[in-house]
Amino acid sequence: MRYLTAGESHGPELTAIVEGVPAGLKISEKHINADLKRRQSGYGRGARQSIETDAARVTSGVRFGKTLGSPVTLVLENRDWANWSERMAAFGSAPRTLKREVTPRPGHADLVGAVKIGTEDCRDVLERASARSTASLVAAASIAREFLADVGVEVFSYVSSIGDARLSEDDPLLSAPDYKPLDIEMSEVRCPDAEATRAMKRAIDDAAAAGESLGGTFRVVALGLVPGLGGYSQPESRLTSQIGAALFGIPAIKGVEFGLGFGAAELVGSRVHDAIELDRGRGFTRSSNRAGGLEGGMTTGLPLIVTCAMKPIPTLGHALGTIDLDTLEPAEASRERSDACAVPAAAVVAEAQVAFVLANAYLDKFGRDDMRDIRSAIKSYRQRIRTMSR
Ligand code: EPS
Repeated sequence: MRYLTAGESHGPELTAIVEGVPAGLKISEKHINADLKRRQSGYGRGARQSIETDAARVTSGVRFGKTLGSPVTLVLENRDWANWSERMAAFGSAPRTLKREVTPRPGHADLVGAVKIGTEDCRDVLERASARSTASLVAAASIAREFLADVGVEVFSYVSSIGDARLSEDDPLLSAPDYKPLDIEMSEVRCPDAEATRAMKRAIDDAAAAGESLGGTFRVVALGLVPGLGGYSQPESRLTSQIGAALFGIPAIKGVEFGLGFGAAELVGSRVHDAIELDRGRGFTRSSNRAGGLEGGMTTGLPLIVTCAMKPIPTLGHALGTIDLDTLEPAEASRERSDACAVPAAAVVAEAQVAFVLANAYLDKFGRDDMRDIRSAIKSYRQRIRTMSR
């Protein structure tokens, strides 16, 4: 299963095509749009979110609420297009009043992208190198999430820090699987603790007031996975590498840690690895989950726990220095309308990317054509594991 997305931030629409979806999978418009809404919310988002109400229109691959096995197309309208149709027109010539973007923002794709494609208007780059594109990732992944729900896998995320405001957790590898999605979604920063939520909101307010932006960290958790997904034979078959690549594909993600992550580098082996135990007649388990659910690039069957670090968004009210590409003189970087903090939204995008990788790992192991065949292959695999541990 793979997806391809297209669309500019202020173009008419965003499109996602998901290919390789098994037939017979139930799809709900309500679920797709609920995920899109979660991505749009979060304290610290800018004015654009009050213009957009993302909802996907499914234009292929689904009939009477079930997938056909053919590519699924999802279309999301950009309502802001109404304000940009002249500046972003596909044909005709540029309006005489067109203001080109010539003061690239440090940290954004503006400058390097403009150099790469040889344009005199950074807008040619920034329209696609925009977090707006993540709406189509979430739409595409909603198909993967429906698949995972069908096979008993739940994927959620929560924000663990914004700037220096942190959620205090004694042992996140123990507590992460127990957070309740409702507590997370009730928080305006998607953090399951009221006090930490208040501190994070204050940090965002302070940053916004100072013309700053803020990054943070969040965790993605997946429950209900069978052991043995992924592979160890080639670097690209490891789920560690697939999930890492998927998460680094999200704009502004600068760090990804599995389980103990960087912390493991400071500890002796016996404090890093998880002793193996027998859950007789049910399978093999571990006395702890410091590995975060992956060993040798494969799922252990314990919760998958991945932590990501997001840098602050490069669009600043308090702009940094840059070079004007027309005059080649020092200038202040463009001040595009922006979000002071998009960490809660990025966590939803990360869920989407992880869901896509996990769904594919299931399809690799259990077949790709038809949901009934896939379900019975999973059932017999579970049975084999039970037999092994008897
Ligand atoms: C973004 C700039 C802002 C964000 C946008 C990403 O949009 P605009 O320039 O239209 O105000 O709100 O994010 C989204 C629209 C979204 O849906 O996530 C950027 O420059 O990357």
